[in-house]
Amino acid sequence: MSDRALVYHFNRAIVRPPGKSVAQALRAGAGDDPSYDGVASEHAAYVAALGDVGIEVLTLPVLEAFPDSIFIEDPALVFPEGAIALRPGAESRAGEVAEIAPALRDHFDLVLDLPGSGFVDGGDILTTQNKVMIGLSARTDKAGADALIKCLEKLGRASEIVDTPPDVLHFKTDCSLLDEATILTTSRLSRSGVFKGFEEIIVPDGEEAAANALRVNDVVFVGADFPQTIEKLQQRGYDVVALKTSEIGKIDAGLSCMSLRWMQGTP
Ligand code: CIR
Repeated sequence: MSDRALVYHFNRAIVRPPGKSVAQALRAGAGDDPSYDGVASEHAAYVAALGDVGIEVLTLPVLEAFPDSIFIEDPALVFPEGAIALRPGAESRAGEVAEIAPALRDHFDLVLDLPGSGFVDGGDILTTQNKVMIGLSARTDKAGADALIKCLEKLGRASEIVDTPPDVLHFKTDCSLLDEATILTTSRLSRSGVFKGFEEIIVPDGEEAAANALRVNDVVFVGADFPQTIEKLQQRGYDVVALKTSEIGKIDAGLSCMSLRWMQGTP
């Protein structure tokens, strides 16, 4: 175990509220549009929950031109040591990087730009205590992953490239870190064997979308529509904060994707 601060302890976060255009956000299926009011209220509750656990939240302006820009986890990666401006794999999201870059430069002494021409979405990156896992997916390719490894080396972070199950949007669609030693995941991702060395808690069948939870400080945010997962985590001693995700779920999103989180200064 490294002696760095726990990777799920945060005191700063960046968020971006949805615009009305969120109704046209990307989604894999042909499902219903989410309602703007519903997404805005889920986002507001999420931001309040971050504040409740002691996080100072910086709110960036709404970007109507980018329907998916509420999912601010995807265009950048942040660590106490510095930030990395990524290159999202969806063409309609490419411009989100230039929009977030000024905030990264305001808050981090070191900001690295992903070199080369490959693609990486932040949703494919799982930061664990000792390594950063980079999931290959339809949004993150090998060239992008190799370029990211070089940036992570500059920040002193070891990393590993892994596969995302077919037809799963992002690596973290199917997993989240619960603590240094434990991962919440789906049975389909667990079967691939990527979490050797971790204890795994598998979300019950039918609650696969609960796997995109978010450990923040002493609590775990979990989608309120997943009672069996909530019960399982509570039985294991986790302090669960249930948050509504039914509208953002219509556009393939969960609880990690609506913020960038880091620890500034000494905890
Ligand atoms: C997209 O397809 O890019 C968005 N509709 C959902 C992104 C979710 N991002 C994440 O989980 N990191």
